[in-house]
Amino acid sequence: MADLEALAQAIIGGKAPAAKELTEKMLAAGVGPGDVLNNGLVAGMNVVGAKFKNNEFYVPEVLIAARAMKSAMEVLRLSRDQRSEGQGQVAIGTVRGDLHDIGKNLVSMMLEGAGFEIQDMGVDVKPEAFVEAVNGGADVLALSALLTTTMPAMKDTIEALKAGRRPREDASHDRGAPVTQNYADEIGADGYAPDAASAVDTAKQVLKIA
Ligand code: B1M
Repeated sequence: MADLEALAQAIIGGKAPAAKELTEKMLAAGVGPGDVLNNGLVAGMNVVGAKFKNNEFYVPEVLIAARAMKSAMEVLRLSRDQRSEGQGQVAIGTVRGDLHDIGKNLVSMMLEGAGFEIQDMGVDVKPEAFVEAVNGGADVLALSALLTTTMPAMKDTIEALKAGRRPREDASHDRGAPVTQNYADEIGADGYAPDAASAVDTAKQVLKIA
């Protein structure tokens, strides 16, 4: 579809107003939010990632693309009208030292849409802050890490949880682009999700409400 391709191009070019307008237009025309997300926004961001890796894009271009993605995601978030309620409380954040938040925000949106109450803790969240969130009543701790160098902060968070309070069996749940099921098992996480859609299933599984 031409509009999806145009949306991907708007993300690649960092054109926030165009990304927002195209998202609104497609939703109004009945294109599914999942299609807009995966085949427009994420498709564009994947190209940005490849260009960043190949030194065709540098941090400023990536930041401008991220801003365009965020403005379109806000439209998607506002468009959701079929929420169910009362699935439990999720504290979500990007771990200490890591500033990547686009994937985390997507996961957050999907969980919110599935009826979870979200406590978004932002980025660069220290283990102690996550422990506080669990002590404050979070049923699920959702950790995101995009850098191999920040993955150990997931382990530190789980260890801090174990030291600070005996966690519920299903209190934590990890993911981030370099994170694997093996890594999640290794650090003692209760769940793992490779993407935003399966994060909802994983959260339900760890809470045994699936
Ligand atoms: Co960064 N960066 N970055 N970056 N950046 C990556 C991650 C990288 C792979 C790029 C590359 O080299 N190809 C690389 C990491 C390499 C590695 O560690 N192996 C990298 C690097 C090196 C860096 C810096 C160190 C660069 C530098 O300064 N020299 C620096 C680190 C800063 C820091 O965090 N301390 C840095 C900075 C940045 C920007 C600030 C410029 C920007 C972030 C802006 C922002 O987030 N607000 C940025 C971006 C945008 C990227 C890429 C291009 C795109 C990430 C993204 O948003 N993808 C990325 C390359 C890539 O991924 N192709 C890259 C779109 C998003 C929808 O996907 O985040 O994967 P993703 O999220 C998915 C899944 O991973 C999963 O679901 C999401 C949706 O399906 N998921 C979860 C994520 N969290 C989850 C949590 C869950 C469940 C699923 O449950 C809790």
